[in-house]
Amino acid sequence: MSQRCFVALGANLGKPVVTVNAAIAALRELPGVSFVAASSLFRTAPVGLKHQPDFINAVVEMIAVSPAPIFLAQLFAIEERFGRQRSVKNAPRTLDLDLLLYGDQLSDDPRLTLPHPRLHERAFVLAPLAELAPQLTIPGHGCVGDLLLRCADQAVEKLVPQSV
Ligand code: PH2
Ligand code: MG
Ligand code: MG
Repeated sequence: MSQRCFVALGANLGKPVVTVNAAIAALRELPGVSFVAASSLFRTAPVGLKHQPDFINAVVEMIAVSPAPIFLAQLFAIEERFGRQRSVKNAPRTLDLDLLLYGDQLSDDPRLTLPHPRLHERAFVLAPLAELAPQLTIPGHGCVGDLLLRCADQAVEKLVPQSV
């Protein structure tokens, strides 16, 4: 059965705007999933480790036929293609792709926790997600639009697309 999924993108090394746009293009090409929509890009203050560059964040909505572990492996492969190095937790990164939601599936497997364990308290995820699905309920936490209102202290700025 197909599942409505949301993937968070984040980057703060190299050319993060270019990277996030290219990663959205890569997600469009993935087999076993169909692309539905991409949010705007947002410039966001780092959460966790403070002394690192601002992030560019976005969220993409997809419909997946592949099981969640296969979809996750596809996301890891894209991260690697963009030169992702894994060092300490929350370290700066060329590209982070997180599976936020896979239909209404719940999982407490540490390799893939669903919904993403911190999504409900992070404006850098909720602001782009609210563009795509403001009424969506995050199991155990409430609706995306309401959750975003509770993160008003976190700095996020929507980027205006450059016209060429
Ligand atoms: N990702 C993190 C930790 N902190 N902060 C922002 N603003 N954006 C991120 O994508 C982000 C973060 C761990 O994945
Ligand atoms: Mg992450
Ligand atoms: Mg990640």
